[in-house]
Amino acid sequence: MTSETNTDNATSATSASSANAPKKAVLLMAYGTPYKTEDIMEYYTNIRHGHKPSEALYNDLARRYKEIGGTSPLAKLTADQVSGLQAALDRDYSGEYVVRTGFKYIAPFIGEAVDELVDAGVNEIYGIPMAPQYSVYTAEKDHEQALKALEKHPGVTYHPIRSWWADKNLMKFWADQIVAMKDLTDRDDTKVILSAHSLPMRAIKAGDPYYDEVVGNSKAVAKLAGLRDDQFVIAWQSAGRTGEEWIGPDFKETAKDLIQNQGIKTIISGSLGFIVDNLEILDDVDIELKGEIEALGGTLHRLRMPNADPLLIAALEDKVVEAE
Ligand code: FEC
Repeated sequence: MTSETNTDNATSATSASSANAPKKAVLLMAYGTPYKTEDIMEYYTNIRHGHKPSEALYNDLARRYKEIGGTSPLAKLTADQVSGLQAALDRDYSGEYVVRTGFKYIAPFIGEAVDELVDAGVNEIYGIPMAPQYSVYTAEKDHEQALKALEKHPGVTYHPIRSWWADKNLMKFWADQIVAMKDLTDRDDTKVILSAHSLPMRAIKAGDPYYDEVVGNSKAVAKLAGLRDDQFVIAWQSAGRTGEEWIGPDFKETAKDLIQNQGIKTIISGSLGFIVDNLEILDDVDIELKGEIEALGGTLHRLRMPNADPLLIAALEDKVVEAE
């Protein structure tokens, strides 16, 4: 993994440092979520690169947050991941690293987290996007925000972690759950749908590796879990409301076809493209996909998300150690 160091002026980085403060930091860079209803407009405007959503789009998003209880657990779960990784690194590397989070679309922003770390004396940052498959839309945007902030902190080395779905611990997390459902997966009327967030097709046509990484990830997890090719399908979820072509097939359409035309009664859904319970899981899977399947007489089982599971924490620790 390449590292990027700004060496123009190595003296300004340690202004507020204390002698014993860790010099290395791990920055977990997550999507972010509105903390309360009043934050939704600003958050949505940030996602839309500064363009306010129409009233209809805003109302639709506000409705979706309301459906899952008002807010998403993403912020709390990311904080749990920070605590879990900090504890693991303290145990294995006693005090060498400090772990912090920064968000892409809401405060504390990635750039603000970088500023704080550098002010606290950090001179090396390991940036991990909280999305395991690499895309210019996800991981690269996180790294861009971190590197932009580092322009004013010369002398700080940045280690960008770009793709980490193939980590053995993360793979095991997903495969173990599928293996535990062998009684179900072995039945002819069950199908596993492995999914990730869709992206606009124009990104894939322009050479973004995301599609290939998601397909590779899904096939590798299925193989590790001992599934035959006819026991699972790959589909896409949560396409944005932008009116252009997104990667398909959509997982709701896929589930509908399986139940209506292929004799499937039970669907097992695993959202490999995410790592925490968030809006796209609690609403798109637990409410929308489930509703669609049950309306057709089928049953949905959803694999649990990694959240702050010890295997997820071990995967993050692996990435830091490998980047050393
Ligand atoms: O739990 C929460 O409150 C936040 C949930 C959330 C996650 C998430 C992850 C991904 N997104 C990805 C791509 C896009 C593209 C657009 C887009 C739009 C939205 C909107 C909301 C939203 N996303 Fe998201 N995404 C989450 C939430 N996303 C809300 C705005 C309403 C809508 O369009 O549905 C389109 C805008 C654009 O062109 O930029 C593209 C991808 C991921 C998975 C990787 C990751 O987690 O970073 C890819 C969580």
